[in-house]
Amino acid sequence: MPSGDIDGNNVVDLGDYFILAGAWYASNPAADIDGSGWVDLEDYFLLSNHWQEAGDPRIGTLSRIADGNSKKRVTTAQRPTAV
Ligand SMILES: [Ca+2]
Ligand SMILES: [Ca+2]
Repeated sequence: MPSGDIDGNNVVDLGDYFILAGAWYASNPAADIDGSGWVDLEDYFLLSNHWQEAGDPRIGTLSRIADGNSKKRVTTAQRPTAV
């Protein structure tokens, strides 16, 4: 799970950002990514550093995200040359 995935959907995205924003300068352990005791700029930087990163590919989130970005490139590269 990427650092910054607050809501646990295995990708760092807008849902995590909203949770962090909602807990801004509070001591919400769920949104306190670095464990400093407060939700502040450090946590925001961690989240932005991992923005749109997906976690464990076994869960399937990674391939779903790749559909929008790199599927074309991957399928071209993996196409069998001779059958
Ligand atoms: Ca998330
Ligand atoms: Ca923190």
